[in-house]
Amino acid sequence: KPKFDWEDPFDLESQLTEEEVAIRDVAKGFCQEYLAPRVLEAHRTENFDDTIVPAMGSLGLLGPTIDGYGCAGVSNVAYGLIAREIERVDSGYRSTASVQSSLVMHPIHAFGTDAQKAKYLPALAKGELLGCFGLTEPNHGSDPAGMDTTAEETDGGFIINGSKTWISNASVADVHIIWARCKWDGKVRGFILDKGLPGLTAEKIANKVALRVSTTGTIFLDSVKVSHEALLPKAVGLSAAFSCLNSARYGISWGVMGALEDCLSRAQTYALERHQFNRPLASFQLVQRKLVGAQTEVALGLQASLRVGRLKDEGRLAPEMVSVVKRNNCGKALEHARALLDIFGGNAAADEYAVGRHVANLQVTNTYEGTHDIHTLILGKAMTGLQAFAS
Ligand code: TGC
Ligand code: FAD
Repeated sequence: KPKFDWEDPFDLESQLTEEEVAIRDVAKGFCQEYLAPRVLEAHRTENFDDTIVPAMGSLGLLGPTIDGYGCAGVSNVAYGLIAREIERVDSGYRSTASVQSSLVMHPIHAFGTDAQKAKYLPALAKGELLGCFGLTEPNHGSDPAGMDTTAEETDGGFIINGSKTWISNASVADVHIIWARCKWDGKVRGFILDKGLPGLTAEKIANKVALRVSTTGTIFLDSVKVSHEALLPKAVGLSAAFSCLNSARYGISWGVMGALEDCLSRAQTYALERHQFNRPLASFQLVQRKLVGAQTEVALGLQASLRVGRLKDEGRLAPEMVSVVKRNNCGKALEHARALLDIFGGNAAADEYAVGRHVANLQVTNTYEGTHDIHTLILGKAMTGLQAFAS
């Protein structure tokens, strides 16, 4: 009789290639040996650890789907498995990595010149350079089309004015992918801005209640002058920015399942060890219901992300498929991590138990890269042909 493994109910393992298992194991080893021992202190102090990105780079975990430029050239499923292992430790570490891979390396690779690729990609892959992606603005989050940041042509280049906020990695980034509306034709384009340009400043947003191990900031662009070489020539229109989001959102759909798996494993252990009324908590039906609810969503969510990853690898991905898994997996992870937190009783308030930290983080993952409700409307439009974002 086939055996049931509660930690892998649908035998995901057997659906992976040898290469995917190997890179997953490398990622898992790194996350458990390097990140896990650091996470509690990093969360308490909100200090960004600048050794982490080079360490990820040395293992081939950055920009892993890119061929060449020192990147690993593995499948999108492998990329998802990496995100899952990192986020099993903390969503903030995954955020740092996914911005680097999907929102900085991907646009340079997809929309850049050969010179831009040669200049930036090898150093980004090694983690010698860290990047950020500036789309959101103080007055335009869910609706980036309304952005106020502008670019105008000038002798020998462009002048960029505006601001971006809630930008992961911003205050420590060497490379800034900035999206601006171009005054000469009204189109949004992407630019690569190096750290240290006159007029470019970034400030850390301190005292966050979540994602405290990653750093987030506001970028100010005060008449920043750049040469023509800063323009990503093939990134024309908002669709270019959104295509980067497809890749990052897909990775998040795997990542949040890793966070929920960590909550589940901790809750199962705690429920077996903790006794009340002379019985383990795990023997109570209401507690079992919480464990099983989370386990079922992990099993379904991972299968869905695996399918979307395979379709992406086959070149058959539609953005709406990503909305299904980003929306569902983030929403379910938040809902079920929150339910599992109850099992810890008063200890839920102690940060050593980790589940409260995951719950706080999962609120953010449910918000960035398109909120749960925005993905509902994207899918509602696909079903009805009617768009409900605006009149
Ligand atoms: P809309 O008219 O729908 O589209 C404009 C153009 O873009 C195309 N498009 C896409 N292309 C590729 N992939 C997608 N997912 C696309 N979605 C839309 C579309 O076909 C059209 O192309 P064209 O050629 O016809 O011009 O645009 P809209 O302005 O009505 O947008 C609607 C909406 C709400 C879906 C969009 O604004 C949206 O997705 N809003 C959410 C904003 C968001 O996700 N921001 C994320 C910021 S980055 C971030 O959060 C990083 S956190 C990272 C971390 O730390 O991990
Ligand atoms: P708003 O757009 O003001 O939305 C507020 C609420 O209104 C939400 O519930 C939303 O669903 C709802 N709402 C908005 N419009 C509609 C509508 N039409 N119909 C129904 N409901 C609606 N951005 C980047 O560009 N780069 C980054 O690296 C980045 N990193 C981030 C890191 C962190 C820690 C956080 C918190 C955010 C980050 N973001 C980043 C920003 C993130 O993408 C935005 O916060 C997100 O897109 C939502 O925008 P907003 O915060 O302006 O909320």
